[in-house]
Amino acid sequence: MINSRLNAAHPNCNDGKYIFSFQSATDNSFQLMTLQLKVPNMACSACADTITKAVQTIDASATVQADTKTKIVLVETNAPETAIKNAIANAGYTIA
Ligand SMILES: [Cu+2]
Repeated sequence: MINSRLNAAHPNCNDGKYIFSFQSATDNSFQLMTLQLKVPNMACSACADTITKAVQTIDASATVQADTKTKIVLVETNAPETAIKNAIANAGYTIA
């Protein structure tokens, strides 16, 4: 949809090269996302560690910020949200 709009706006930009680089940028922004998850039974830094490792078994390059005070876990990943949630649940934590 975005590409057809691009082509309509730039009818001369159909050499393929321009469109390819546009698609790469679009793909990255769609795949890398930040999930904000509330994990009420994350009590201490060991919990945060366990959660971080659980997430990184799904996506080794994921960035995890776990705040034991707010119980908020921020995960920057290109893995599916359900896979991340399942990994955290399987590690013994509840996602609110
Ligand atoms: Cu703990």
